[in-house]
Amino acid sequence: MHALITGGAGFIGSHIAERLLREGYKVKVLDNLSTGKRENLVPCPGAELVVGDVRDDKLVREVARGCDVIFHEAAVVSVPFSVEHPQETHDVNIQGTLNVLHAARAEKTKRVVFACSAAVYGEDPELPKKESMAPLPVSPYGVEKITGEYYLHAWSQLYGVETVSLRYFNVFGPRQDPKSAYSGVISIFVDRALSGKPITIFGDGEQSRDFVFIGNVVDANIRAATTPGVSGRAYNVGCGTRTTLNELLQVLARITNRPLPPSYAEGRVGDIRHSLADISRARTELGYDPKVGLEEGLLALVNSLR
Ligand code: UD2
Repeated sequence: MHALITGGAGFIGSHIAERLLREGYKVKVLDNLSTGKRENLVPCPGAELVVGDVRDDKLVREVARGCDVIFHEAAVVSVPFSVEHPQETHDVNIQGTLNVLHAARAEKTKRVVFACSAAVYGEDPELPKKESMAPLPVSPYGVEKITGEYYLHAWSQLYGVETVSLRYFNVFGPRQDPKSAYSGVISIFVDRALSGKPITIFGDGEQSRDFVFIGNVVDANIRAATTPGVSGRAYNVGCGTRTTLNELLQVLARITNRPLPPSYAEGRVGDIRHSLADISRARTELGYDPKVGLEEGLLALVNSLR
């Protein structure tokens, strides 16, 4: 089997690449290295890296040639950046996705698996989030991700390309970059805990998230690529549990055996209060079973950085 991973030099894409290679796939990676890094592919010596952009329609079609499955992870992933630069994120996140789907249709790719996001749910306070809820995104990023998902659904109906959309919740794990202002909170907290730098919680720390370890997310991707009869579907990918930031810090303090007293700052504008996935659809239809919980995943992350 031949797989193309767009954004394959990034945090999530490189983990998918590693797993596919282990399972005997031939792996091609398309990445413009804007946030992806060559060193993320060090554990993937068999992967072919093509440096280029999903906005380049011709190139996307070229790299898709001969691939059985495409994992479309390439995106500008920051919600706040999309708020500041909606036209740029539109080009990458919507036009880029359309280019991938166009290539899949033209090159007769069997299936496309899409990295969607919990951001599609927006402000609706109802918990847990179910795929049957009406999406109500409140950021350009959320609009772009649900648009991508709608395009996938249309492709599954129109052109014989099988498509599956995975709505990621708060993914964490090794290789997630802690250095950007938009980095995931776990990557920031772990980086600061290990380097002895102060930790800041925005707000009172009682906001909660459904944190999901990268290994579970890779597993969901493999299942989305290989399970028959699920074309056109969308699935939440979380753990089905939520943890407050205050609880998260307590667990981290225990694991690292350090006191981690946070300082509290003004809450971040646009932050949602709570997030929690209902993962019963993914469990039933894909056999998804997130085996690695928060504590085990944190331990694996801390050990990988030590
Ligand atoms: C996540 C996703 C985003 C989108 C969204 C959907 C990440 C990195 N982002 O955004 O792409 O899918 O979910 O709802 O997974 N915080 C602190 N201190 C810090 C950094 C963050 O207190 O140093 C707080 C932050 O204010 C927020 C929480 O931690 O309340 C989680 O922040 P995040 O940026 O990790 O993820 P989130 O849920 O905003």
